[in-house]
Amino acid sequence: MNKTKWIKKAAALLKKIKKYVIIVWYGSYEGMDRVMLSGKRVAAIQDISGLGRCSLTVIIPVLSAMSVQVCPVPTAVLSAHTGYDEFVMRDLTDYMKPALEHYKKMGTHFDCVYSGFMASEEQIDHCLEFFRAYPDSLKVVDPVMGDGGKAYATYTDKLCKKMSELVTVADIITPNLTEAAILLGEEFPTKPMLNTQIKSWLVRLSDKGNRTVVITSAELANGGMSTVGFDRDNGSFWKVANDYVPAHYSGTGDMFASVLIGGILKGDSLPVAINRASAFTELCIKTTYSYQLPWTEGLMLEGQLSWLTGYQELSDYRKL
Ligand code: PXL
Repeated sequence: MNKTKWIKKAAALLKKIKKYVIIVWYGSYEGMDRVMLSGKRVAAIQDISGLGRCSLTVIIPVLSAMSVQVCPVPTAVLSAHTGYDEFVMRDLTDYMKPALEHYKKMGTHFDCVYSGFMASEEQIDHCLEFFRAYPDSLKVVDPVMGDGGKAYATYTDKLCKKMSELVTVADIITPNLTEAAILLGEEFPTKPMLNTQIKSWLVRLSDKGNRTVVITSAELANGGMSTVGFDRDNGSFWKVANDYVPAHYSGTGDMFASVLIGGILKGDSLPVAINRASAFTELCIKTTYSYQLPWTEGLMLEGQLSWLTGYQELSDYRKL
């Protein structure tokens, strides 16, 4: 076959198959897009507070920026979080069970079920039902109960006890140091903790239910303010040092836990996920501090979300 004939034949063949080539190429492009996006879905059993960025108003933007879909299961609507002097609240406890029934009926899959601030013991019972309904999902409990050595105003001893029941079903728990002390029935430490002491707290918190545990805002004798973790899958202990900022803001724990979940769902190891969550939270704390915002307003995250949309390589974690 001479050269012109060969080119003509090839051109005719290409014309015939062009349509299919385009479809196949587009198909693989769509596939690529899906790999880059996570396609993961998290049921977030949390309240929504109008003022004072916390719970769902933090969780939704953070996880969305990480390409993770949030399915909110609102437990209450508040005009402002409970740290404000005044707020109005509509309790949605009676919404939780029908919502779960609907998702079960639809056969909805959740890659993760994540619970946080709870307004009553009954809400914790509904959370337990949620976790039971999705045994294969990653179960994350942020046992929101207090901060700075004190329980929040709405957390009675009975509610804290019920929270201790909820943490036993979790795969991952993310207490701050105050909540870790409440769960263990320990005094809030007044001095920086030794590595041996914080490791024993991590193991004791992991023991019942064999959980991965991450404790935030722990002051260590040889490490300053740190976030520490125990990975139940391989028995390893980790720490990420945090820069000290003389301020605290509402919703910090919600932000930390959301980034941690996003990282883990996208394949981060525990130390890298802790590193990612600490780094982003620290960035938002420093931004907010620079504007001297009142603590009740929460963290100025809106301008920082692009940090989460890009993939940051991180290596600031150490063995504890
Ligand atoms: O970030 C924890 C939180 C969540 N939701 C409500 C809160 C708080 C902490 O005070 O009041 C309503």
